[in-house]
Amino acid sequence: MSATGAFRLPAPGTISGACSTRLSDDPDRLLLHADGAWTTRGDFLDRTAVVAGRLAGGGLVAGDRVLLSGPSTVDLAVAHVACLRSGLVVVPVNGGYTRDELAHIVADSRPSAALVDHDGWNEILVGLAPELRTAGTDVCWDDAPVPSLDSGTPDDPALIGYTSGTTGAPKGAVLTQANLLAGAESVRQAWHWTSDDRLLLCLPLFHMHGLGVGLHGTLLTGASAVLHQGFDQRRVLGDIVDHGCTMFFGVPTMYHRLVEDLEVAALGSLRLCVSGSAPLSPLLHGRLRDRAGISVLERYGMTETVMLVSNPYKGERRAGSVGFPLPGVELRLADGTGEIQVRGPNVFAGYWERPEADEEAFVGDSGGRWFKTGDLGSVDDDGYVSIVGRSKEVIITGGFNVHPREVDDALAGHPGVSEVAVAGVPSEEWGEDVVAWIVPTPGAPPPTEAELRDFARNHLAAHKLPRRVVVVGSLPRNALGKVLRHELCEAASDE
Ligand code: MCA
Ligand code: AMP
Repeated sequence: MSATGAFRLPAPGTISGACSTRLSDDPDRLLLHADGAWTTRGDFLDRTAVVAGRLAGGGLVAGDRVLLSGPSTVDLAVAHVACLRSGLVVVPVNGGYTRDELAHIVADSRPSAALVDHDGWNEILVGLAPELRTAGTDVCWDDAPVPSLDSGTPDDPALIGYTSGTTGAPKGAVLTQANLLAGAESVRQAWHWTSDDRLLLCLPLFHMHGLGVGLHGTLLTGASAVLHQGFDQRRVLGDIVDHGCTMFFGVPTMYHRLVEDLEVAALGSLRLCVSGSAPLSPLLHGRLRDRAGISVLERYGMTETVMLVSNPYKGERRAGSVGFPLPGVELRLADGTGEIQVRGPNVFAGYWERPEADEEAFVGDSGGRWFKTGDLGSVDDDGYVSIVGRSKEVIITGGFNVHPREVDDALAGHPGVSEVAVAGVPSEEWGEDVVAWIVPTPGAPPPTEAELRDFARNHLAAHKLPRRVVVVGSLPRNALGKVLRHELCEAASDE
């Protein structure tokens, strides 16, 4: 199935070219608000050119990877767009990552430079790769002549998004300039996003939700956005009113907190509230309708594909469903399993230097190559798509994906742990909680929850740490010795 209606995607182009063209119009118009000040379109574009010059002067050439990480600032957005305009490949990284997690991404993507705004990261990065050029996201290198900008082709790689995916260590999903453009353009059309819109953007800019939808959508439409560093519901509700925002994008955990706030009615002043990255429960959908008078539009996407499916802007936004394929997206359910498979101009080029992962991730037939999402779906009689489960072993907590085996491996290193298995247990606030079941080492006192969290904190970002540890005598396993994670989850859910 594919999008219905009068949508049409333009011919493939580049995200940087499309955004630059849009922003060259009316240069005095407000674009981004952060740290108490507005930046105009013209100022933003000028700054991207200056930074592009510095990057070129620093020896970076098209195709080089640039690791990028920092709180949401205009500098970060400028550095990101400067890279895209120069043909550099952005590798966005979660600022909560530990040295181990960074080490994997650095070794795998082999960046030529890192633009980061976190204490201690420069030293860590140079320790990991002594040849790496580092700077803050303000890129305080010497000014140099501005290279040719926006001269890449649609098929040039633009971004490598690391994702835990279905198995093993995080893999880099390579998105081209055209993929990013198609991803932003489809929601621009579907959500009637115009230059009069103003987005309250508090999603981190190191994931596709905040970056590929929130920031790219704003730049592509020439709209404006109020950037927040982190999520504070009271500040969100206040700024929606104070800045006359028209749109808010969030993960269900954010809506869970917003609906509890006395000022939640402020959401009712927006023309559009979008939820994604994890399932929005029909209960929460209903509470938001009752308390704020809004019908949240739920949509579904992935790092590998930007956005795929969305409830309609006009028409029923059905709770518990993600709606219809977005413009350009073709979707089918695999026979037998019901796995959602997709193709379209938004679907990534493949995993970075992992041909074997591509073999597993795509399925080819006479009709072309389809990406296997690992999500299980159903389609009702009206054509609404629902996500009914996952075939991949992934926990989604507060909109962040956590691969259980990564947490298993970290906890298994503790001397008091003989066996361990981690799984996601339903949680009202977080969607799923990371929970660890451990079999203690015989003869040793079982480690406390705090000890295990402290131990794992050296290896894992805070959102991956178990919220609960359950001590058991043995783990449920199948005949081949594989741990049956679903049995652990079921036991915990029954408690
Ligand atoms: C923070 N903590 C978490 C999470 N976030 N634990 C589990 N899951 C999380 N998501 C930890 C903190 O480190 C802290 O640990 C403790 O929980 C309490 O933190 P708190 O201050 O309450 O949390 P917060 O800082 O307010 O963050 C909650 C959040 C954040 C705002 C919901 O997680 C967030 O921004 N999530 C959005 C993620 C996102 O953008 N996902 C998109 C990816 P300690 O006490 O140990 O310090 S998916 C995607 O891009 C696709 C394309 C899609 O479909 O969108
Ligand atoms: P990521 O790899 O971090 O981009 O996460 C993508 C995954 O998030 C998808 O494969 C889905 O499992 C999940 N996801 C995104 N949006 C939704 C949604 N609206 N409902 C349920 N799951 C979602």
